Amino acid sequence: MPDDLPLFVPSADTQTGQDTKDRPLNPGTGGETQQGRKGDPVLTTAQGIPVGDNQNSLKAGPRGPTLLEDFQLREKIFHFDHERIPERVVHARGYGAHGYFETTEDLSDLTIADLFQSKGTFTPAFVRFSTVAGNKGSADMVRDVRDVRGFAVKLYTQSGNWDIVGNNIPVFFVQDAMKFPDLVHAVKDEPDRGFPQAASAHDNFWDFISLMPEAMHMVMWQMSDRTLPRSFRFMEGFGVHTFRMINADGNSSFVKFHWKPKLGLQSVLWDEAVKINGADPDFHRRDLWDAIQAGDFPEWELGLQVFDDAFADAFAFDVLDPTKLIPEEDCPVRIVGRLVLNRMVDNFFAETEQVAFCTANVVPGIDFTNDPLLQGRNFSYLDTQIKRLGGPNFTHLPINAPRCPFQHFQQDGHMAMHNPVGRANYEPNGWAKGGPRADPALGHRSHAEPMQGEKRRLRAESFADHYSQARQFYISQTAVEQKHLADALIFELSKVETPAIRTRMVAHLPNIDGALARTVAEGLGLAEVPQAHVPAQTPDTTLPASDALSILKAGPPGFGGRKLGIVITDGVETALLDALVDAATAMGAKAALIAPKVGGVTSAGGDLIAAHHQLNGAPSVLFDAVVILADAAGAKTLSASHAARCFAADAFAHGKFIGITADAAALFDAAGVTDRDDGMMTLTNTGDAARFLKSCNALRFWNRIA
Ligand code: HDE
Repeated sequence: MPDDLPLFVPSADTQTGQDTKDRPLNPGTGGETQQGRKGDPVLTTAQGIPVGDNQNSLKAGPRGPTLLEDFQLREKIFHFDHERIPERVVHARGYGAHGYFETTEDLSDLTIADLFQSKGTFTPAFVRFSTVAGNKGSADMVRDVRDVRGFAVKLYTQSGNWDIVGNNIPVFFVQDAMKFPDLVHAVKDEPDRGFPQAASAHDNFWDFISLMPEAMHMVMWQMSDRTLPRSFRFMEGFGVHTFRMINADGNSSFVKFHWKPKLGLQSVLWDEAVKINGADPDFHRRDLWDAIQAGDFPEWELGLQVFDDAFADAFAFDVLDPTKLIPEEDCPVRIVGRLVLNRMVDNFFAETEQVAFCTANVVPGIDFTNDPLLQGRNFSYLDTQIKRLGGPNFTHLPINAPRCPFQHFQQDGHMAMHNPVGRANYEPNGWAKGGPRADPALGHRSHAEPMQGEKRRLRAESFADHYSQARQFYISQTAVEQKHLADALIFELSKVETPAIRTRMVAHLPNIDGALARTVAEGLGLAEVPQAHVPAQTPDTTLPASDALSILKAGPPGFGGRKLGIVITDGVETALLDALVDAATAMGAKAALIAPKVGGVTSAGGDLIAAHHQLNGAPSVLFDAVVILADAAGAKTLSASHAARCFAADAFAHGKFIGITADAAALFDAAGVTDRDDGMMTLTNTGDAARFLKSCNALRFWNRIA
């Protein structure tokens, strides 16, 4: 609770419900707020009528019926009844923040997009991260979900709003928008039972997926640790589709968008995800909130893969197919700017809930390709927003309004706030002050791509290879990551109750990797690996591994942005504690103190040290590395605590770097952790603090858990 928050004490008359007729009236002052006797603003109805009693409804006698005449009660309840708007049909659970995009490369040779005309251009930005399947009230880290994360960016450029509505995975499940509603129906709760909520581990999802060979590449990403991000700050974002950039000569280049986190990539382990979800369902949003409030502004670089028609024609896959990526080795990612998030919203509903992204929001210089998924998305977003936000005027909401001058003749409709003024509300018009006119020199122009073809429901032959890049992804993973992927498939398919669906799904795996197929078949208890499905096109098994596809190979530069959890007990040595906190701070990490009581502990020198968390509420899964600072008495107290024993055992099991005082070793013995390894360091003096924190740069002691 902030220190300056005065305690509110209800007055006696509002508690007893005495009649208010003797109290003086507080007429409005005509200023910004109507002032009360003590200088506080006076509560009013939405019509501005001062409220004298906000606790008791108007009744006929103290125990009599409530009167219909009570307009204050009716307005209050009516407004409350309408507080909810429909949640997003997908990506319902999200968290947003404001920031800016800084252009670090002049791209005027490639595009006329206003924000890329000169280095050093700053563009306001709003970003919303999300899970896909869970509803608004689900959790950030539901493990079964193996859920993709949304990464939607709105750039308020000087020539209109440009939205890059991406995910943290560079490919998608299906190739055509026609299949999207079925995919979403299949992944969400089953309609007859209403569960599982926010989980992909169930029959309907795997029934659909196993009938959809084109999903196999995305399934590899989905089953990898990419779907267990440590936080939004440690994950990549991708525009997925191939877009176009158009320059002043009208020439087009193909482009794919990448967001690369400055802190590097990091994921949590399966077991951590399960426990984090119980310990803190808001784990990701709290992380973003804490980082921004502390001034540790998260940052991503914008990278472009730019290529021409010749590259597209020579590339082994169709660049219009959203189930394929272009390996960075084949087309390097060129860094052209950085995105910084530096301000939380003032109001969650007004901004994060009401923000409306749309793939069709592109500015002059940016254009679409014929990716059939993108074409469907361009229709869907505006359509759904008209329903979700109650009408066509959602661009009047400050979060959705352009920040550059805008003028048009759209008018009326629900909640219209920017109607045209004057006589002219159409174009062309002959009036002297006739309002805005279209300008061919400035306007958005589509790439003049020649079009021809028969009108038919067709899919290109060039979309037919469904397994080669799935295999390439799998072989690009480290052994640890491959194991996690196989474990995830076994976990998910073990939740599938219909054996035929399990078998049908496993029958895709031999087309990807024989060893993976055998591991999963064995993990599910199948007698043998099922006969592989006949692929539409024979997979290319010569595609080389790509390091950029692995999280561990693209590891972070250090411990910066992470969190050290330090357990303290009475008698703690402040010199060592301070050295640890200083060393963590110097690396750009945060240290949190955990104690048996949140009020804190008394140090060896007799000082009271307040804790951030009570032990029971702060399991070690919430931290990236941990330290236990306890003397013999403290270690005894901790050893008697179930929460402390779990803290120690989990930290060890999750491969965390662990610092301990010599006496704290007793806690690990009590927790049944009798092994000692190089990931566990005994801290004896203040000099050990920096040494310990340096070892944490590796994030996990993989040898312990590999
Ligand atoms: Fe979306 N998607 N999507 N999607 N999507 C929505 O728009 C849709 C797809 C993505 O934080 C909806 O306003 C169709 C791919 C994000 O507000 C809806 C298809 C990618 C967000 C919709 C796709 C995405 C959405 C739901 C296939 C990654 C959250 C509410 C043709 C590149 C944006 C809304 C936010 C939201 C439709 C496929 C990303 C229904 C029809 C591929 C990050 O319009």
